[in-house]
Amino acid sequence: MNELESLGWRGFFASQLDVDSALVPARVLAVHRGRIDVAGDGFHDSLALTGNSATLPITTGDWVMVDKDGPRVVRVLDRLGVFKRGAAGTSNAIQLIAANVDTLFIVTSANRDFNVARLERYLAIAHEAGAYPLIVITKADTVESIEPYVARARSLGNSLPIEAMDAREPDDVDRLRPWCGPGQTVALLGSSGVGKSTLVNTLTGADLDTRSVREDDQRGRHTTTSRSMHRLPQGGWLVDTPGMRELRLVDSGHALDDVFGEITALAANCRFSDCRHAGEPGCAVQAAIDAGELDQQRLRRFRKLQAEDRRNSETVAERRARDRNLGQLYKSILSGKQRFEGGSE
Ligand SMILES: Nc1nc2c(ncn2[C@@H]2O[C@H](COP(=O)(O)OP(=O)(O)OP(=O)(O)O)[C@@H](O)[C@H]2O)c(=O)[nH]1
Ligand SMILES: [Mg+2]
Repeated sequence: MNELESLGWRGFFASQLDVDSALVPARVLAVHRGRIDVAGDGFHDSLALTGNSATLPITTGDWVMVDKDGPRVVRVLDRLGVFKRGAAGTSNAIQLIAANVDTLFIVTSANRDFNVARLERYLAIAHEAGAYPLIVITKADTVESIEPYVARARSLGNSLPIEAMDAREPDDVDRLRPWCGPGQTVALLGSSGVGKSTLVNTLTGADLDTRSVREDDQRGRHTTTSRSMHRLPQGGWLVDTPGMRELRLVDSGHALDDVFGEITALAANCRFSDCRHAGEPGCAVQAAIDAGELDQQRLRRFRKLQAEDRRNSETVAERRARDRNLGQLYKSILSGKQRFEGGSE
């Protein structure tokens, strides 16, 4: 495997290159305010994002084309996938979390953090980004029995891999290594304090900041504050992320259909194609609930996430439409003004 491949380079990216271009590809390892850290074939650099490059939508894990004479970033290559969320607060902005990720470790711990609804949300984000999800339940050493947690995670899908462990224990964490092979990119997502950086430290031998849970009691304290890629001794890459309190879904309709695949499959048998599973006659979903084959709560959570996604995605679409209309308005004002100034009509 050459150096670019060990950074995660694939044919998909190579197919986007201009044959005669003097630009070289590089992977974005970290994004800072106004600069990015990149690594390419035989180089490692920190590049300022100025001029045109300041407007590029770059996130950790992206592949960019670099003009080494600048040196400066010229363009971002199309992504295999990207994790995104509705940015915190009420704005409609979308925040990119990480791009070109092969596997997502959805990290939760065997305590109050464990929440099936939140896991479903992360699963939707993984599906949307085209990443293979795996649930990691940390702090298994703090409970008498980890089985109830594993069983609840298993209710999310029979084929979903689940690993429970003490994130500080190298022998436990070794079970995650098959997903972290050379050239593979794994991102870790989960609430603050669940042990994401601890896992990265145990896997890479790095020494990232982690914080004891007691010190972390104050709300709003996050130990990790930015996203960054870390190299594993045997090849692959880990993207550590700060815990996110709010993870609003955007444009995840199809991903939700996948995450709640058993409901989607049942719905195909409803009498009405637009059945809302809310008491309509011939509803196969309701029949499965009545027969005890589907949990009513799971349907409720599915509908809640669908509603949320629709709300956020609609606002994004509406905003685009508004921008378009405004653009047209400006154009028509401008052309009217030119006509007026030109005085020819
Ligand atoms: N007992 C036990 N403690 C753990 C385990 N995993 C993490 N911890 C502890 O939990 C605390 C928080 O861990 P971090 O790795 O900082 O959590 P994080 O997910 O990176 O948190 P943010 O960076 O704030 O998002 C640290 O004190 C860790 O030592 C575990 O499996 N068992
Ligand atoms: Mg951390």
